[in-house]
Amino acid sequence: MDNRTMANALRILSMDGVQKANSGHPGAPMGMADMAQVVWRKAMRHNPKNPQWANRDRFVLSNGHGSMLLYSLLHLTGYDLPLEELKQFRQLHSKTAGHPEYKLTPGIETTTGPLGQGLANAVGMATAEKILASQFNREGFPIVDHYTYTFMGDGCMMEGISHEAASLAGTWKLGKLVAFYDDNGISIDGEVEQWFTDDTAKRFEAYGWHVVRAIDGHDAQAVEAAIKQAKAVTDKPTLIVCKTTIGFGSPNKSGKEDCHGAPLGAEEVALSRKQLGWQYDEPFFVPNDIYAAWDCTASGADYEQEWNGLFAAYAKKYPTEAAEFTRRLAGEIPAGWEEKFDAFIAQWQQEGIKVASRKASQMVLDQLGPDFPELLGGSADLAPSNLTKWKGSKAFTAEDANGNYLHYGVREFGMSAIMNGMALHGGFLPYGGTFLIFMEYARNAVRMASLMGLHVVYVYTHDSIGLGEDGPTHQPVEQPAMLRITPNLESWRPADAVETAVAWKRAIKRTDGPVALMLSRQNLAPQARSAGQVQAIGNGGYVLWESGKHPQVILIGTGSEVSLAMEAAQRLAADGTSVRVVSMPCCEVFEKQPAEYRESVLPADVTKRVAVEAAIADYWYKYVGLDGKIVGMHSFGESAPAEQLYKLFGITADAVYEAAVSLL
Ligand SMILES: Cc1ncc(C[n+]2csc(CCOP(=O)(O)OP(=O)(O)O)c2C)c(N)n1
Ligand SMILES: [Mg+2]
Repeated sequence: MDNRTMANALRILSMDGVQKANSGHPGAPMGMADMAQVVWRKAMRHNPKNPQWANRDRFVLSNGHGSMLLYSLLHLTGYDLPLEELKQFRQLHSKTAGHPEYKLTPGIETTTGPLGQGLANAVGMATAEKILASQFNREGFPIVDHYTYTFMGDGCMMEGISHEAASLAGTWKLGKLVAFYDDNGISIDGEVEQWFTDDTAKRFEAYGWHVVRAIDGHDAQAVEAAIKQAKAVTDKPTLIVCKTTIGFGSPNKSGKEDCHGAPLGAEEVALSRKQLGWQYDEPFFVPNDIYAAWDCTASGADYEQEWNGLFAAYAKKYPTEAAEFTRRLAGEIPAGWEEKFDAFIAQWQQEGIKVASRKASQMVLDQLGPDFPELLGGSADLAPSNLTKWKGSKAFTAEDANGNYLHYGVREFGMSAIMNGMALHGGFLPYGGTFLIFMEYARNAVRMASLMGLHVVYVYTHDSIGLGEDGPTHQPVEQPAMLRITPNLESWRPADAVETAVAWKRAIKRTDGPVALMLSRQNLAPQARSAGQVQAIGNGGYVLWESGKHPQVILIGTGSEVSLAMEAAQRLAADGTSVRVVSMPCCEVFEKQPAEYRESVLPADVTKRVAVEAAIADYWYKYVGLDGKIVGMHSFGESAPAEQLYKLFGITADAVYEAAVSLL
């Protein structure tokens, strides 16, 4: 079967899918079909019958609007994606969502759509491959040895994150990363020469990439030769620049922005069939001989079987490593760890250490680190401030991949999207630090981690005006609320070292989504707790202290402000008021508790409530009600020593006390 006919099957399914849905993007799939045919049939080692096979090559469609191309590829090569699903493109509960979604469709390696992030995910996957190989491969046993392929368009190239990710990929010499640039000169507004005139080849060469220039993206042989060249260069990632025509095959719309994001229309679909030399008028019809030529299940089974043989021999020779590899890929927690860590927490409670929660986090890492070789840390150039390095941290470099710490440089968005790629690859638990305020730069990657349910941990330090002198540009105000309202994200703002340890415990144990730790720059006084209260921290919110069983007023605090609530509570108690202090390190986890538990902490009939947090006040109305009071921020901060700022903004024990008194 000739290459063009094979690629045309992708074009037909893609344009028919978009036409039937009356929605979607036919241009990119039709333009990239020739490239995709070569990559998926000739270059990639994948097993359609086992999309989870550990050593499969990874593929990321960074220009996710071309989703119909990916669905057509999965369907034709033999993944569990029947034709019926292609006919249900973009419909409710189908497996063919508007943009590719991780976990929804077998064979989709990551959710893409926000342009540029797919490239960063691919960089993360290739990085994970390189590190995992350095940890587990032994002489004659390359059990981790695969490529990562990605397609990207003009949009991905224009996005700033492509700079962050490509820059790191070059520095880290990711020789098994092969990126294809769909250089079609078109984006939504028209011909990109009006807003995108970079010399992309030169740009990537400057990053230290190997660039294969100006390939005809419709010439399968040229694409195949370019992939050979890419694989021959082992110390640089490769960019293959493919000149293509958007909507290739459509006589009236190819080469124009019209076919970027709208169905071709019934008439043009028919004309495209003719132009492509496709003899079958029936929509979605692919003849058996073309199906047979596309089928990758036999080759896929062979690839996996070969690897299974290799792994079995490895397991015989290196049983400990093989068991550890299996554990790591399954994301299982080391046996006996939890008991050990609980004892550590109990000891901290007894000792009552007074440190900043960022420092406590580092001390926790010192404790956890030796038991968790999967921890892959890093920071966006703030290691000494985020305290993300622990005693066993060793830098990953291009020359020595056997490290567990990544210096991401000042690239918060790149870091976060790369962490997603590493989590998606498997074998690692990535954590990365920056100042809480600069998670804003990374925001959409955090959202994508939440959407995909990825196990990654954010170490966000300098969590309030409490950071002081750096001023309002550095003082987060609205960020805690924003993190809390992000679906499937858990954000913790611990009040002292013990709560920090519990937050980390949850961050380690949670597997279905990310955890953000909001940590203080300044020291936090230890709080007294019974063993039962230490246990209750894990519920996200709990009664920290009370003067009597039936509170007249409840004070709710988080992080550094819990001590203010405690001080105010002592004074209220001295006045004879029955008062309760609730520490609420993680609202999202508290929300997940049974109703009886939540009622036991915040009884509905106690409506006199005060919340205190050095962050935007509004979030707390859901806990204090419209009749409650909130001691918090209503503006940006200021540059001054922290104590002065707390006074200036009225976030004090006095203010909490007075707010409570005003309710009584
Ligand atoms: C971050 C982000 N911004 C904007 C969009 C909306 N968008 C989708 S495709 C596209 C243009 C992409 O151009 P290109 O990658 O060249 O795709 P082509 O038209 O060649 O298929 C835009 C702006 C998006 N998906 N993600
Ligand atoms: Mg384009």
